[in-house]
Amino acid sequence: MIKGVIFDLDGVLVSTDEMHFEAWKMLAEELGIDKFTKEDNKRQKGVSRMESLEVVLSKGGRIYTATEKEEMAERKNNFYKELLAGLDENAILPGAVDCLKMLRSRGILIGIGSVSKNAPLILARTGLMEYVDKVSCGLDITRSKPDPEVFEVAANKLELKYEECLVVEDSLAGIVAGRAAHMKTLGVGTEYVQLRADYEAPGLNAHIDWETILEV
Ligand code: B16
Ligand code: MG
Repeated sequence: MIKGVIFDLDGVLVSTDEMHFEAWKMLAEELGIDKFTKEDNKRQKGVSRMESLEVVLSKGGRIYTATEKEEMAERKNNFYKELLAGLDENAILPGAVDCLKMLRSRGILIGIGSVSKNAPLILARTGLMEYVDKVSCGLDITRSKPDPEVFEVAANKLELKYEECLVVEDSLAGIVAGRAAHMKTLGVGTEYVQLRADYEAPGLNAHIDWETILEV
């Protein structure tokens, strides 16, 4: 039986995945890399800031030092935070709040499993924190998805067994991480079919058979 649902943040509850793309694009342009596309951005979903930077740099031809890379990652984060400054409840994806309310009314605990170090800020600015019991984010972990750590930390904070949790994800790295944590998975978002999760839906506003999912 499922007692807790652990939601990824970017691309599942909020549309900040678009802002990540914009910010990386700004950095790429500064570096003279014009081949960074939406297709490349798919490989950045759910992975850490430094791993995401490597995706951008792989589209250019230059080698950089570790210090230069740290500076670039910080620069991208500053662009991203500028975009986050305008963030409010309008960034919440359709169906997310109704879904959180419905789960809570059934006594299901709500966790966040996001590798973003900006997750607490995003939850506060959108007002989503009101519906969340525990947050596991980039500040709590040393390994990003597809490693299961972020979801294991969330389950531990919720004081649930891993098998009692369902992971909701929009990225392949996240679905692999959820499986590795021995949790059931629900894949959502534009690429949901390719994720090959246990359950799937285009979004949280689509029909989801929660009766079946929660009883398993
Ligand atoms: P930050 P999630 C992930 O969040 C994003 O999907 C990924 O694109 C980003 O690189 C990562 O957070 C780190 O974010 O730079 O804000 O620490 O999908 O796990 O909620
Ligand atoms: Mg995501």
